[in-house]
Amino acid sequence: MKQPFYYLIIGLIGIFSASAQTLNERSPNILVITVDDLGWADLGCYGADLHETPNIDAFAATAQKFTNAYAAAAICTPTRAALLTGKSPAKLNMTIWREAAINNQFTRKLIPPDVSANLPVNEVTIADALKAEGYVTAHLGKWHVGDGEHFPETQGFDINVGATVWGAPPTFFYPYRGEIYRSYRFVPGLERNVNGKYDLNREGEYLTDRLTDEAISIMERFKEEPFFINLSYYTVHTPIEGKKELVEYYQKKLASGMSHQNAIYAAMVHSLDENIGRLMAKLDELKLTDHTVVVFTSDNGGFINEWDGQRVTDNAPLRSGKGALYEGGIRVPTIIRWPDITIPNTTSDYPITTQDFYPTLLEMVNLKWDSSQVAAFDGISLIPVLKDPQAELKQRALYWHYPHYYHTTKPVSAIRQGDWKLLEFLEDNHVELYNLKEDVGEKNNMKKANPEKAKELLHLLTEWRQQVDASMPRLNPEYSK
Ligand SMILES: [Ca+2]
Repeated sequence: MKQPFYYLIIGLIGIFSASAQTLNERSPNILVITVDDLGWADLGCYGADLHETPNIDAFAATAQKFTNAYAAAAICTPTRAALLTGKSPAKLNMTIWREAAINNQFTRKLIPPDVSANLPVNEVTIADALKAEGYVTAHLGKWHVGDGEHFPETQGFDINVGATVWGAPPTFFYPYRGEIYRSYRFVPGLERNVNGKYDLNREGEYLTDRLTDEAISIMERFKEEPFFINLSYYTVHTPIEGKKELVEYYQKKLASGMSHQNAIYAAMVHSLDENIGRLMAKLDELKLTDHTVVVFTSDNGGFINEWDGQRVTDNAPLRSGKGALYEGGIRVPTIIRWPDITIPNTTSDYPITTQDFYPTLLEMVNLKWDSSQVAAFDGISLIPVLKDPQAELKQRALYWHYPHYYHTTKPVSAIRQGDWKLLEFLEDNHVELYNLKEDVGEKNNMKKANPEKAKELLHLLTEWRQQVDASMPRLNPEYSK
C-alpha cells in the first residue's frame, strides 16, 4: 500500500535536494520510449531491409543494444503493466489486453480464465517511486492498463497526455476521432486547440509527430528538474496508416525477396524514426543528453496478420509474431543509453525482460526501497550488464504465461533458461523444446532428443506458475470437436 505521509516526506526531501543540486549532481532524467508492436527485425540496426531507421541506428551507436530482449508478454496490456510494476503479468493476473479481459471467449476448447482489465491503484509503479524522489512524471500516449479510474494520474504521473482505455487510436491523422474495431474512439486532449476549437492548422497532423511535440514541450518546461517521461507511442500498431509521400517512397523501393513487404508500415516506422531523431536532437539542444537515461523498447513482437488485405510485418528469422510465445511474439528491439555507464555502440546478448527496467531505474537513482517491494519484483537490475555487456551474470529463467487465444496461438506458457526454451500448450499439454543458440527460428523440436532438458524446464515452469498463482484456463463443456 502507498503511504501518503511517507510520500510527503520523501517528496519534500526530493524537492529541496533537487533545487540545491547542480545538473551534474542531481538524479538523471529518464526517458522511456515504448513503441507499440515494433518487431525484432523492424529496424535497420536489427537487420531490416525495406525499412529505413537512420536516427534509431545512430542512437544505437551511442548506446547498448540488446539482441535477446524480451517483452513480458506477446500482447500489449500485460507488458505495459509489467513495465510499470516490475512484476510478471501472471502475478498481476493481467495476461490479456483490456478489451478482451472484459469480453471473455466461450467458443473454444478452453475457456480462458477471468483476468483483470485494470492495474490496481495500490500498485507502487515506477512513476510513484520516481515522483516520491522529486521527479516530474509524465505519461504520453498509449496507456491500456485501465479505465478512467485507473488512468496515469492514479499511478504516480503528474502529467497525462493522450492516454485512453483503448489499445489503438481510430486514426493516426488529426483530429484522431472515428470508428475502429466496432467502437467510436478519440484521443482526449489532442483534438482541440487551447481555445477548445477544432484546429484547422493541425489538419494532416500525424499522431506520432504530435506526441513527440508534446514530449519536447515537457522536456523544455521541466529541463531544470529531473523528469521521468514515459513516452508510449501508439505507432506502429494498427490502424496501419502512413504519410502519403513516405508510403509512395517505400512503394518505389519495395522489391521482391525483401523480408518486409508493406510500404505503409515502412512509412510508419520511418515516421517513428524521424521522431526519435527529433527527441535526441532536443536533448542535445537542451544540453540534457549527458543527464538523461534513454530506454527504447517495444511491448510485443511484430504483427504478422493482415491489415486492409496486406500482411503487416515479418519477424524473420524469428518464428511467428504478436500473440505467440515463439520468439517472433516476444523478442523485441531494446536499446539503452545511460551516460557514463553504457559504452557507445555495444551489444549485449544477455536475455533481459520488461520487468527488469523498474529495478534497474530504481538502482540508477539510488532509491532505497523496502525489502517487500524488492521481493515483489520479477526482474533484476541490469546495471552490471549495462556497465559491461560481457558481464557474467547468473543464469536465470524467464517465464511467460498466455492462457488465451490469438490469431497466432492457442493458450500457452513458456520458459527460457540459457539457450533452451520450452513451450507448453495448454489445450493438450504438449510441449516443444528448442535450442535458441542453434535454432533461433524454433524449427527443430528437441523434446525427443533431449527429454531430460524438457522435463527439467517443464518442472520449473509448473513450479513458477504455482508460485505466481497463474490463472489457468478450464475445459469448455459446450465445446465439441
Ligand atoms: Ca502492442
